[in-house]
Amino acid sequence: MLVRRRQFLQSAAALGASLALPAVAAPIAASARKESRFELIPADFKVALDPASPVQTGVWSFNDRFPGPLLRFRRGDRASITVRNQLPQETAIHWHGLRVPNGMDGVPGVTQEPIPVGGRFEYRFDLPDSGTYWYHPHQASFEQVPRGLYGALIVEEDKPPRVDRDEVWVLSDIKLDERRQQVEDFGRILDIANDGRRGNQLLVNGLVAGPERKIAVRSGERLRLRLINAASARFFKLSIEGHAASIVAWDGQGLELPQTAPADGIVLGPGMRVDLILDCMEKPGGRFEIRESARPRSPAIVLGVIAYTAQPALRAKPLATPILVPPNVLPEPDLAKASDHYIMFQGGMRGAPTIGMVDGKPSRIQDIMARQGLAWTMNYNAQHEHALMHEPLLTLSRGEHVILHMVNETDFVHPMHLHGHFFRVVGINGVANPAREWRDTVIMAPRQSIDVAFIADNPGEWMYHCHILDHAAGGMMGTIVVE
Ligand SMILES: [Cu+2]
Repeated sequence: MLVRRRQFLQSAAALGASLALPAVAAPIAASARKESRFELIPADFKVALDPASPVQTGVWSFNDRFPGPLLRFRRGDRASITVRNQLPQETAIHWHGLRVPNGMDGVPGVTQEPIPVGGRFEYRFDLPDSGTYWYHPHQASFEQVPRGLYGALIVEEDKPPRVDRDEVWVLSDIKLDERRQQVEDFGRILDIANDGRRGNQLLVNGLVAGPERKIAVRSGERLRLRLINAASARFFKLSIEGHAASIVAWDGQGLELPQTAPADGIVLGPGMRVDLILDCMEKPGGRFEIRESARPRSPAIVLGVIAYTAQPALRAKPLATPILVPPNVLPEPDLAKASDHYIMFQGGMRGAPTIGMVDGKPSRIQDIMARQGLAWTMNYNAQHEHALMHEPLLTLSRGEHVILHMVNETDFVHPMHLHGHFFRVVGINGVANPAREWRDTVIMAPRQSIDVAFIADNPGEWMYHCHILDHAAGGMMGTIVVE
């Protein structure tokens, strides 16, 4: 570890000031914590998705805002968020990516009782980690999230990189009928057993995607763009015309070295986030598209544009200050002493027949799909969401160093999310992954195996599930207990 870090420091120094290693975030004394209070009221709401049209679309959202309000904290703050449930259903709110105590994780039937209709619940937790996060219900997620219940949650670094503009884009989609109202076909087995339920209209911060969604910049500015994929099933493959974007964080966790955004696009699966730094050095008046091209044989979709103002350039050369964000202090797993655990994924509409245990009985999953609403197994078990969940997938001892080998035997892609912990992605198809980035959600391509490593240091029963929310509803949801 020491050698690796020293080598890294040398290579970083050789690469110049813009890559200088930011100081690691220091611990914060309890007495220095500031409490930040918010209230979230999930409820029915009508919103104009297209500001140029008079049509109002019914959504479920927070505080009569769509998406929900951006919750902004400083690292080290203590959050107090009171949720008052005005939905026609029970709910519970999950803070995606945050390392919270188990009882604050917002998973009904596992970490708390659901918040009844008309009821309230106060979530209180410390924020040890900076970064780009989001919040959403974990109750009937396959319905409550696509109806519109999601919002961004930003925890600012102690010493953020210097930028002129910090933009948050919550990316999602919505399924509309010809009257521009939501199609209420949540939880169909056809979606559960395939790629999940996708909308037919892409949204950027709750508005229809397109060239009208502008990020106005002045020539010479440095832009930090935080992208959050809040869609239930849709992947985004994002590229920015005419600009070299540097990836500085995945899932809120600062990278040791910036990554150059791939020319064919940055892939962001459901639940995932990426932080980009762009030096906007084009001429005043220029317009550059931000495009989505996840579907290989379909034309790219314009999500929005970077629109340069007419003002003269702010500076002639990009800022020379570092672009990296300070990494969080995360417990470093030691692969040499880590224990190996395996999770095998099977099922889906395509591929070999799957035998799994359903309610204690071996069953052929494809035969019971329509009746049970289950299509997926993890380690040969298919379980319904939360309340009916019986057996944890794994039980780990507190402090255990863990390598989780995830083996995808399905013909489908799955963004796998673990609650309460970050993990390093250490292997892809059995080959070491040199970037070893920290994440809380990782993409498993069809037939791929992914190895992740972490220290199981946060006690409790934690969800581990696919973030294609229809897959989670259809059996691809389990728990990992840290005791
Ligand atoms: Cu999945």
